[in-house]
Amino acid sequence: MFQRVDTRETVRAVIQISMLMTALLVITATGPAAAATASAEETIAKDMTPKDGDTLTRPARSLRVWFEETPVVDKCKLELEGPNGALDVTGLHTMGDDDLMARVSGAMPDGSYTAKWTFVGSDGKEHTGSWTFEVKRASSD
Ligand SMILES: [Cu+2]
Repeated sequence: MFQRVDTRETVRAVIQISMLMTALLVITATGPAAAATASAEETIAKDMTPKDGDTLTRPARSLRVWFEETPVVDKCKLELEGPNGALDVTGLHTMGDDDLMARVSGAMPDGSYTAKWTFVGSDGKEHTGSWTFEVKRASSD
């Protein structure tokens, strides 16, 4: 009798573990799919300065991104994250070339930087993307 209860408990445990693993598999499968959607959206960004993968020998004092559509500036955003955290990115505007541009201020030590853009066009749909660049002053060689 005890043995049967034990077996039932074991079966229940196995079922719970397999349900958990199924849930994990679903989460794992959803992750890359969601990432693929995000990177597909990134194709609306055509170019940027600093360029993706650039190594700069001095601080970047502005960010600029060109898009395939005209941005609705007050719904858009440019952000920059560096080795010491988020930097001040102010004065977001467009130069009228389906672009977004903003000033970067504050200390910009050597290291790796990730810039993020949030784009909203006339259809109201939000797109996001990011790119990275490096700051490495010549004197630090
Ligand atoms: Cu400008």
